Amino acid sequence: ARRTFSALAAAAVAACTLAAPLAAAAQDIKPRLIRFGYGLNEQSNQGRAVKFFAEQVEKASGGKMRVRAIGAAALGPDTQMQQALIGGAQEMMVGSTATLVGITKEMALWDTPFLFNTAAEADVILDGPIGQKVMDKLQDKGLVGLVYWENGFRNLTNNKRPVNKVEDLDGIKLRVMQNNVFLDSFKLLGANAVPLPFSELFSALETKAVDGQENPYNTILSSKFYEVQKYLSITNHVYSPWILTVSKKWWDTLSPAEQKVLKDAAVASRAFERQDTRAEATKALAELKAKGMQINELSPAEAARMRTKLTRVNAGIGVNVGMDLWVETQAALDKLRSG
Ligand code: TF8
Repeated sequence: ARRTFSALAAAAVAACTLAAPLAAAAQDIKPRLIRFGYGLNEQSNQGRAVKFFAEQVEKASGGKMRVRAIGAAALGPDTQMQQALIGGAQEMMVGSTATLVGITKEMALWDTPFLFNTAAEADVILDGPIGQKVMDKLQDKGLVGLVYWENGFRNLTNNKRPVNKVEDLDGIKLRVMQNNVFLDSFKLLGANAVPLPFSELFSALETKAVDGQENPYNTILSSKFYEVQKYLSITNHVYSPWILTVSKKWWDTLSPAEQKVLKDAAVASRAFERQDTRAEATKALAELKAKGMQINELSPAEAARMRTKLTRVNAGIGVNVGMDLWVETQAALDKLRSG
């Protein structure tokens, strides 16, 4: 009987020590409104994942922390939202790492053409120490990075002609992200590359201010680029991540419990987003074909030529992001590929 009693007592003590931090955490969570901006529309993989994140935050905070998701660049393009986060006028966003390069030069690592061969490689590097190191660089600039999501492998679309070889890009006016690696890469390939924010892209294609663009299948589909683009050439020239960022000014006002709610929801959203994006990507090509796009693949020889040309930008990227980071990344990839 005595033993039962002490076992019960021990259980009670354990229950109390478990309950205590929970109770403390509940008190440490205050009503918060999170303005969360993003560039694609609600029916995109980005929109679905923001919605998932919002639901997780509300659930984990007992409805105290509320996420107001604002898509379709209604709060401005990536670069404008980044400044709003830094200034503390907006709490969160998700956007391309490529548009962050002006703030944190190390982000250009992810712009390296053909850096990752597979999405699995991207997951290991982005979620591991190298991805964390690059993300941590945002802190001095007034941003807190939480997780990387998948935008995906990028492919070319245009209205002039199928791109079967590098020379087919000659003179094509191609919209690129506001990022020097992309600008230099496509100039190197002979295109007339013009940087434009994503929010201006559809109308630029529609009015023929530009002939083409490059983005993952998911985005070509969700942003209805098939309505204004005839040719899709499969190049998979680079894997683009998205990154969830928080205003550091605001983050520093949060309790540890509130920060944990956001961190946990971010990690959960990452798994959701990648799975959803990959499922959509496997069906997207057939859908784009059904919508009337003419799809072509480069021959292995022409793909190799394009790859060789493009990787000429690598030396410059190494210098820009720092040779230590560059060498560490190449070594980690070599290890992954030999394992
Ligand atoms: C691009 C990117 C876009 C992102 C998005 C708006 O082409 O691929 O997906 O910037 O967050 O601009």
